[in-house]
Amino acid sequence: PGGGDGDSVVMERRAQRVAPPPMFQVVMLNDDYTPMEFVVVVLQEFFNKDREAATQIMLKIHLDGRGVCGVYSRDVASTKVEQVLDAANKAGHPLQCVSEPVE
Ligand code: TYC
Repeated sequence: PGGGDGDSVVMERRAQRVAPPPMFQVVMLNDDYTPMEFVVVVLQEFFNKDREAATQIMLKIHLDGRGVCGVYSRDVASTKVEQVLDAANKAGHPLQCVSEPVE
């Protein structure tokens, strides 16, 4: 009882069980045509940002060319990308966004 070898086996098993899922960031890209207001509304609607945070993220994208809208599991991130592209297409804007692994 209390042997050191058994403890390390238990710890390895635990490490495997609780390994966190890989996370994906949804990145929005700048373009010259999508209205700033549309981007702010999209960030509020699909990424649960308040108007102030949404405006800051939009301006960051406008200035830097891209910006992270949120970090999610693979499935949720891919659904967010679909929702954004669908809303942009329906509104006739060229807004692009992608999901990429964090780090
Ligand atoms: N650059 C756009 C404009 O000047 C605004 C914009 C911001 C577009 C962020 C896309 O992801 C974007 N109207």
